[in-house]
Amino acid sequence: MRRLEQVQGGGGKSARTAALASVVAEAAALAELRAALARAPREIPCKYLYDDLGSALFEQITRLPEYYPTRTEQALLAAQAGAIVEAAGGARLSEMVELGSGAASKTVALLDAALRLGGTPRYVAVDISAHALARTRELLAHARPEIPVEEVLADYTQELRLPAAAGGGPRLALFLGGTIGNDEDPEAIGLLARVRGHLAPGDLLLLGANLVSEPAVIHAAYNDGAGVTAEFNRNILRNVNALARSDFDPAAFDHYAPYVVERQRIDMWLVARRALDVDLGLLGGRLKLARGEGIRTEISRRFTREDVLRLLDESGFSPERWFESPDGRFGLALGRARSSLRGL
Ligand code: SAH
Ligand code: AVI
Repeated sequence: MRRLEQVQGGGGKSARTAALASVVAEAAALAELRAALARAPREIPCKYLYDDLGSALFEQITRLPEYYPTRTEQALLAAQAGAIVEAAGGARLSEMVELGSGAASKTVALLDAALRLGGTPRYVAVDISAHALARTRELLAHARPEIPVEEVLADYTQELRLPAAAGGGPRLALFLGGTIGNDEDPEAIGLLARVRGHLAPGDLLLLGANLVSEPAVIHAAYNDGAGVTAEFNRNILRNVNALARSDFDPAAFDHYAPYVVERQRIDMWLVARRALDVDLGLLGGRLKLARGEGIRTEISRRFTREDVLRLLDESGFSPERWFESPDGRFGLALGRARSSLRGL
């Protein structure tokens, strides 16, 4: 198993190159955090939710009774994996590349379908979290040791560097979990178009998306009774403190994550419980927050089928298949990479 490091350590030509790349990545992270906290509304980009503890908390979230997306998508994948892999080339499929793979628990259904059809695709996991990649490694080494695995520790909002395509067959890119809903349209389309840039015409993308459904069910998924999502949300401040040597006190913030019906999305916030004066450490200066002032840490959008197909189309993929859970809460769209951008 090989690991390509881009977030901490760069291309790894030498210890000096790696150290320099890590300094550059750290400076970029600090600049990004500084700009986001100065915005109106104040923000911390949601990728900072995923330090080691954040990734472990997300895994706990996926098992909560209220958090329906993971089990809904998992059931849909279990039912449709054969059809998806056949559409992607069956035994000829040479590679699956997953963005934001997390623990990759759902991916096993797709790998199994490929194995059943006589293929042995390579699996490439791309994630910003070293903890998530380690979980992928453990899970696949036990569950499917015959599958060759490559890990790419990278921030997919930056330039995406993937290992050269394996074999001669088609590639299937995966972006599951509804993570596409954590971005606004321009960033979502930018990311999918960059993925398209790595694929050859005819390769495929499987995109998982949360669908517009019952507001109370969506709201409950981000406001669980055990408080795990609240802890996941507050933990972003521990990660910022570690990166910036700032002194945010997570306990001084309330988790607030309403489903905003007219925007069809969860807006996840940390709201100051009292007036705060935070030392921003390496970010420079202090941040004064009034009681009740919020920092937005995530959006989580719900889409219609048409929204999802439009995102694919605008990113250079022709929508080919649509799979929807029986309760209409989750959809999977399969798109085929076009040879040219629309309109060219
Ligand atoms: N696909 C998995 C995990 C979803 S959680 C599932 O469906 O359960 C989102 C995952 O994306 C996390 O593992 C997180 O570490 C990763 N992630 C978030 N932002 C990222 C970024 N900018 N670059 C790379 N990975 C990112
Ligand atoms: C990763 N992403 C799709 C999750 C979501 O549902 O938007 C992250 C999450 N945030 C709170 N709970 C889970």
